[in-house]
Amino acid sequence: MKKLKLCITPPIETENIKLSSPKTTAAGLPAVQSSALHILKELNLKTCASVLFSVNQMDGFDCPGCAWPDPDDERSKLGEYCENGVKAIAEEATKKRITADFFKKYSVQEMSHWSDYKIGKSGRLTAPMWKREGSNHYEEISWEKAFDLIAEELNQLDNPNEAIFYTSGRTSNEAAFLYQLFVRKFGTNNLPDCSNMCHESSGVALSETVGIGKGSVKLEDFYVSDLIIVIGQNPGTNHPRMLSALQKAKRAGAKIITVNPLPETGLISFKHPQSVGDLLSGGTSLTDLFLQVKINGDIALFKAILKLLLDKEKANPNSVFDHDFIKEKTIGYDDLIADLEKANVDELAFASGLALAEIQQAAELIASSKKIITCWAMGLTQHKNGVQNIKEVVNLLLLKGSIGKPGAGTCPVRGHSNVQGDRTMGIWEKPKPAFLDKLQENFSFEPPREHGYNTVEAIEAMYYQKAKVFFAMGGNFLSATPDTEFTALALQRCSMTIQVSTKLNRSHLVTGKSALILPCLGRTERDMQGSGAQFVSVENSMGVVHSSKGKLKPASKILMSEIAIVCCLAKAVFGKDTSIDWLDYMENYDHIRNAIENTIPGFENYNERVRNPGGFYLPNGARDGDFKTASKKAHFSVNPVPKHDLAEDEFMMMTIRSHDQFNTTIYGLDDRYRGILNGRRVILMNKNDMENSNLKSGDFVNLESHFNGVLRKAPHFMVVPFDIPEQCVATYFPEANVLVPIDSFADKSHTPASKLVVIKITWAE
Ligand SMILES: Nc1nc2c(c(=O)[nH]1)N[C@H]1C(S)=C(S)[C@@H](COP(=O)(O)OP(=O)(O)OC[C@H]3O[C@@H](n4cnc5c(=O)[nH]c(N)nc54)[C@H](O)[C@@H]3O)O[C@H]1N2
Ligand SMILES: Nc1nc2c(c(=O)[nH]1)N[C@H]1C(S)=C(S)[C@@H](COP(=O)(O)OP(=O)(O)OC[C@H]3O[C@@H](n4cnc5c(=O)[nH]c(N)nc54)[C@H](O)[C@@H]3O)O[C@H]1N2
Ligand SMILES: [Mo]
Repeated sequence: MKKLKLCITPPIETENIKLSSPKTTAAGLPAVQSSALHILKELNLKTCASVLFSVNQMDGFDCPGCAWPDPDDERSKLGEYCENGVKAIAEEATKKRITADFFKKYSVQEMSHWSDYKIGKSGRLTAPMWKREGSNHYEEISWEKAFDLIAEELNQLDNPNEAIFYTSGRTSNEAAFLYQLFVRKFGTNNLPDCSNMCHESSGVALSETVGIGKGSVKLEDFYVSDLIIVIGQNPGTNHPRMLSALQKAKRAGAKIITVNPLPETGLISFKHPQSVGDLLSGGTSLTDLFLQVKINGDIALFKAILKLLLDKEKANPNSVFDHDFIKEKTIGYDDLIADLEKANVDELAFASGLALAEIQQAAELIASSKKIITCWAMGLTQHKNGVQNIKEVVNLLLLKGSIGKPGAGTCPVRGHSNVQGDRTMGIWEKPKPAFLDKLQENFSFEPPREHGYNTVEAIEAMYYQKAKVFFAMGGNFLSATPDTEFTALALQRCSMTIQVSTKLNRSHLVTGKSALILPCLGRTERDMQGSGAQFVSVENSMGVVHSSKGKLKPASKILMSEIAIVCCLAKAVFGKDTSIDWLDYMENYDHIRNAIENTIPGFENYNERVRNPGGFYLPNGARDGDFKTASKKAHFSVNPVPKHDLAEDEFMMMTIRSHDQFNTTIYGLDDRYRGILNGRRVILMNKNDMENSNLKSGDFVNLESHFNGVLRKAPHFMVVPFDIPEQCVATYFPEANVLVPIDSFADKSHTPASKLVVIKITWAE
């Protein structure tokens, strides 16, 4: 029999792609219908009802979808969920199971030729699995043996820095805290996480400018705001519950500006799926002004806006800027103004891809607003100048005094449901000395002080064999990271790769010499330990820490919680060193919360307060107008306009999410709002560009990137005409990740520039 080669990327499947017109209204009945179809495929009716009624309720579990907050007071009796939350739950609560027989039947090579959709739909992982060196199949092993194998591998490394411990953002506070404790006691700060690829640019920019790497607003601020600017974010798909908040804000009088290369459906018009009135009417039109920037045109746009505001302020002093705030709370104003004086709005408008008249409209709206909220996500962060993008947005808020007061502030909309909490718990390759001092004081060991690898550095370390063991607490490292071929080689050069996972994914198939899968409980499941049923806690995008308690019967009796996995692994690795009582933490999660309370500021009376309905807010200086930078002031900054001299045959590509995926988990093959059905291997192009390149809708093309002299290729994408600025194109992640160069990332934050990939398009056979 011909030996199958391992396939490291999603295989090419384009036969059935269908196109229809993009939708003009988000949610409504089609959303209800789509979520029902998804969940009924995976669960029976009774279980459906039980999970859906408890999602995001005060005593229920936190939706494993996004990190958008739940209302502090009223919550819908029907459950605070949305179409894509339902899909996330269906994916985890599915009745399908992967057993040892499955792995006997299918080799890793064979499975690697399946689509991501098919891999994910195989069901829940139910038992620990081991792929021995040289084998093509996983086989079941006991937990004990699995922990021994890992301990042996880790303990024989020459240096703890030869191990890498990745985290995806679903891990609870309790699991994350113990995990980083284990890793640091083992002796390394190699704790890269999904945040490195996500909001790291926000963290860096906000820490430098306003002294805290998190957003400053609460949900209720939306309802008293004058103006909300949504930049580089597609909430209709990725944070659908945000649309209800925007609708409420709008009804209370707020205006909304949207800045995006695409007219994303959710931002145009929305029907609340739980409001009968909405379902019968035309829905609420949300955006007042849509600014269709070019990819990476944001600094040019915001600089132009600032310049226009300055002109208005000069014409009518004290009418636009908040001079009291500027004087009392900020530094760097004069430098900013000096830079703006030199700016030429026509040039800036051109660089942004917008007409000056549109920018003037934005400046009008901003000039007359006193309370402004800026929301953003990956459209700003995943660029070479990701950090500067966000600093430019902060400049706007500071000029208007629009931070540290009700109805105003920063709102980086987080991705994974506990990515913010994981960072608070110390999942960070660059821990602060004060945090390490506390660990040392409380746990009597010397934590490593040298910074560890972030995600990009971790890939390089594995590639150049400086790191040999890769351990992932969740996630799908191979498919989520840039430069898939490079990353695949990096992982394959490891002596062992280990994944703690709920579902099968491509990272289980492209592995180190030996590989382990440690299957864990998901959010929706009951977690029973020695002292009884446990709950965990998470932090949402607005800094609220609250509990999450699963209700469903676990997918298998053998599953362990992430916490139990960390504790048992630590026991195996540290053997006779019993200075930390890991089993006590595992038995009763209250004890972990006590340890967190003693280590991390803001968690006073953790066990008591987390039991309050709705949880509690963490302290946030920027929210109170107390900027905890070195100067104790908020900082203006001067950010150069990025220049892109694209040749005539070059395009700027952004890699984005379709409506039917959660990162690398593919729920389905439809991007309903964009009208792309039954397939994902598409490239969205402007009609004029298509004409100039002699391309028609439905043609197939190959994509190439030539970054720093290295050729990267992704074959066979179907051309889809779309409302996108000229010379800009869009593809889906992870199909196009092969084209994102490992050495193209944001200054300072190291976030892969996955929305800024220069490509060429050639004809495919
Ligand atoms: N259902 C679902 N929910 C999710 C996720 C999911 O995959 N599925 N993922 C979760 C995670 S981890 C995250 S981080 C978030 C991601 O949430 P988003 O950031 O909304 O996700 P993306 O699809 O990456 O979309 C980025 C948006 O930025 C725009 N954009 C791209 N480049 C630029 C630019 O240069 N300037 C501007 N102004 N806009 C630009 C794109 O057109 C797109 O609308 O969602 C979270 N929630
Ligand atoms: N080109 C491109 N690349 C990107 C992005 C982009 O926009 N463009 N976005 C980036 C962003 S914002 C992010 S956040 C990363 C995401 O990167 P990751 O977080 O690494 O990827 P996910 O696809 O979210 O991980 C899915 C896997 O997590 C496991 N899982 C799910 N729930 C649980 C759980 O409760 N516990 C455990 N242990 N495992 C679980 C399942 O096995 C599932 O297969 O990708 C990044 N990559
Ligand atoms: Mo993310």
